[in-house]
Amino acid sequence: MSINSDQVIESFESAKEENLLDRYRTGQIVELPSDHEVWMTGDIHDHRTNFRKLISFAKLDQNPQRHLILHELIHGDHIGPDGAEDSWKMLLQAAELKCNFPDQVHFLFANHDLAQIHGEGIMKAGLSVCEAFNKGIKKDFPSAHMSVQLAITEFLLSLPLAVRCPNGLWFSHSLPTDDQIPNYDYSVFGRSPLTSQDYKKRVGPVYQLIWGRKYSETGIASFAEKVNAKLIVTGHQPQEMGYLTIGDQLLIIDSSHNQGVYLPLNTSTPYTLDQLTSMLQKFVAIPSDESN
Ligand SMILES: [Mn+2]
Repeated sequence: MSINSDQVIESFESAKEENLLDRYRTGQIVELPSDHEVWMTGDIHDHRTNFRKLISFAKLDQNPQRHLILHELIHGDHIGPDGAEDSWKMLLQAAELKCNFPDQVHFLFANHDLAQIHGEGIMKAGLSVCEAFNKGIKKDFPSAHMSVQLAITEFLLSLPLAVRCPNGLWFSHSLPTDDQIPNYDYSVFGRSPLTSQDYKKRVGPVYQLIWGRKYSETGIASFAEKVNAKLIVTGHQPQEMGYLTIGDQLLIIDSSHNQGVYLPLNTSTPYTLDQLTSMLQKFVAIPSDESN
């Protein structure tokens, strides 16, 4: 059965518009309102069961005060014998969700998104995940793969970099590494549109934000102070147990496997990092009848 490319392109284009027009967005930051609820997630990487459970359990239609933060949905394990991977489908579902709940669904730009835009190699088990992704699109849209790819690229470029809550919670895909912190270009968060310099490998502030892996308590504290955050929640680094804390300001969470977690919280309650950790929810704990 062939998939209607016009419809797919239209969904990505509409979702792009919704990202850019997000009523809570200023520059590259989504500022959530007081006393709302937000569910922060980690990388999902096409983990279909967790994604399905999350969407169905969140019941966004019945909970208009509830926000969902999504990032790094693409590049998963569903790779066919022909080397084609179809995580564009999860990205499309997320884009449609943004169109249906524009005030409640918010994205964070992630390094796999940037790699896909640049079409350059992140390797997994000897395969380029970006090539596998493009192969999947080519397979599903034989005559329209270029336009679908373009719509996806533009959608990805419209994703904001961070979400901030009135209680000082800051969410981004990752953080710059320690050695990048002293000279980090914080003006990127107020810039719109971003420039190709912002995305530039190693030196661009977007690249540094979403690729960083090595941070110390001092680096985290310095970044937090600059962006006016009390606590930071990121994804990016795989966590076998679902999460990891560094010092008393950073929580890293992972939503991409069976022990994966998500974090429901209030946007105004003042939390400590220990409190956040105790509030983590495992996807396995979501009843399976919620995933239908
Ligand atoms: Mn990542």
